[in-house]
Amino acid sequence: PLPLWGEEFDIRQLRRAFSTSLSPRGEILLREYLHGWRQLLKFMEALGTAFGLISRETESKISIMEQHQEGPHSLHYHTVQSMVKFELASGLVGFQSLPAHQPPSGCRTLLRLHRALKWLELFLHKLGTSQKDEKSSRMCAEAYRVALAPYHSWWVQQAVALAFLAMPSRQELYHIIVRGEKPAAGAIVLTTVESLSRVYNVTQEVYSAHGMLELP
Ligand code: 1PZ
Repeated sequence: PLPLWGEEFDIRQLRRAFSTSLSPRGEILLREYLHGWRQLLKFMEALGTAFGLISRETESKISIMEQHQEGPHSLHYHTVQSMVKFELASGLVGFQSLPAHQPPSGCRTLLRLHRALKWLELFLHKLGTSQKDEKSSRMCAEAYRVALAPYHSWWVQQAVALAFLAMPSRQELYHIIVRGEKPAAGAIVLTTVESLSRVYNVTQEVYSAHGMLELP
């Protein structure tokens, strides 16, 4: 039912998806939010096979969210706020580990994507303000240390560190991200960061208001 966007990663589609995900009333529309994530999957695919584990994990989290959206309670999965309200009221959040037969909650699943969005925000900010000689793998690793490593097991951290070694160079990244528009590349990246960070901050407030920043 969604318009078919191009096969290749397009940073403007990414920015549009995340900026339209924030409604004028300050709600986060899940459909657009997940659309943004689907665009990010394309980006990961463009990075090569070393990122297979990370993109499979991302795909799996997106799919869980889509199943909630298409399930019997689909109406409640329209915005982040309505999802939180519904799962809280129905005891579905999973403040303790949920029984194995129960699907992972929307709240705990979105929290994983939300934390990863912080990684992206930090990384793109570094990239957008970086000098020619700076190493992309290092920018990745520094953003990871701050945004995601605290939530990952030692094993995951080792796997991620390996993937970062295969990160394309800064120049190649710019090529994937902005292709033709070289002069404005840094600016395009930084306006994208602004969109991501608005969405991140609203989600963070909702989660923090309900004591949901540490869901298992
Ligand atoms: C360009 C790619 C850079 C990636 C940045 C670092 C992302 C590392 C994510 C590694 C996940 C692979 C292993 C699985 C980890 C899971 O344990 C965790 C927690 O989920 P749980 O086990 O609690 O169900 N999964 C995540 O943290 C989800 C992470 C999604 C990946 C995000 C990628 C970043 C997106 C940027 C796109 C370029």
